[in-house]
Amino acid sequence: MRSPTPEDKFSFGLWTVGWTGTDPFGGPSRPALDPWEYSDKLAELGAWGITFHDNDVFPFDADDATRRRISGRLKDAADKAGLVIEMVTTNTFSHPVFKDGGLTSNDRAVRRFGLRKILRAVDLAADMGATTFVMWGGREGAEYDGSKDVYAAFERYKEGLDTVAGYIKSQGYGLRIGLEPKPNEPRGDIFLPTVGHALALIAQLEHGDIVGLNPETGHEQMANLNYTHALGQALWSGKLFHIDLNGQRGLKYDQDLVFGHGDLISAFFTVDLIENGFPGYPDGPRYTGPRHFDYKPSRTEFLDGVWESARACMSTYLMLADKAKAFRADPRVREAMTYAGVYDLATPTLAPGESVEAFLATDDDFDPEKAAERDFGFVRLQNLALEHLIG
Ligand code: GLT
Ligand code: MN
Ligand code: MN
Ligand code: MN
Repeated sequence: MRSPTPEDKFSFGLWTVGWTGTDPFGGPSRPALDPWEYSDKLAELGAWGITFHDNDVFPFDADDATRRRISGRLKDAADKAGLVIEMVTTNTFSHPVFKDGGLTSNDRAVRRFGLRKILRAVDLAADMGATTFVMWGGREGAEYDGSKDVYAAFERYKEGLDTVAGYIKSQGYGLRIGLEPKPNEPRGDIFLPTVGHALALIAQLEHGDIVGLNPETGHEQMANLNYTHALGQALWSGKLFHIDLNGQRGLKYDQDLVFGHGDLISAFFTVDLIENGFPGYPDGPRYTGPRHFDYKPSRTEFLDGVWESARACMSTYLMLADKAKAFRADPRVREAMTYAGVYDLATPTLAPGESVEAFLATDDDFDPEKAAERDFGFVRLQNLALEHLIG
């Protein structure tokens, strides 16, 4: 089995390995370490980068000197360990002031406070040399339909995002925003529940050119959707800026399992898309950003288990990457994909220069009854994938 190296571009949120196991039913099951202890250990395990929220590093009420001192110490530690701080984000969900949201709270004073906190975290992100600024609006939402004017909520969401994106541009920061969808938890219904919803909002923004997506495996799956398709559509739209890889088993609370510990065959095709791209477009859009894990080491584990789970995220990804390469290179798979018409989908439906009038004037001598007898062989193709995965 390959060991991870910085070339693999694996990164971890400090809040992942740093989760102490607190859940709605119980307190911490393991101690909290200092941020640099996590980053040192991640570097030792072969990670390339780290990510964090402002308040993963310094307290919510830290004064300027404290912010600078602690974040500076983390940056020094990361530099020394050879780690890139690739993404920084803001916590606008833990403090009860944000219980009705940061950008879309019904309370305008809270919105002004939230927007300032986000803008200050943008400065921090730029300071740390990050290239992505994730915005997960976990508290932007509602439990009760009568409690929100949804039109106003989207007006305020747009205002907030355009203000942040406009600020990034005016400061000349090399940052892009990655919106992170999630259908529910902690709110009953979160705005931007899926990748599709987020893409639709981005299309309405003034500064949407630097706003894209940070889709998380489990979040799409909590909406009963296909994560690999979500990545595919985001890539097709030129909006796949960052990813949160983890595992989820079915429609339940956000499990944040180790990558691959949820729907394994879906994880295989996720890695296949990331590593090998679209089959019919060898020169098509590719995701070249960090392989970022956003998972929670299960509460049953102590510190050894935390490191074991971080290792597991990376080794599972590498095993799947090797298998996905072998899958694509297998002549039987190429033949099955040809038989299935996978490559043919890349051919435009109209001929070059064909007018709609000319198109309508012919029927191609097409026999729908005959065409309906086609066997696509999708099942055999899927089983070849399974053979590569577990054979
Ligand atoms: C929080 C959430 C994650 C997001 C983080 C970024 S915070 O842990 O559950 O999915 O990616 O804000
Ligand atoms: Mn999650
Ligand atoms: Mn999470
Ligand atoms: Mn996430």
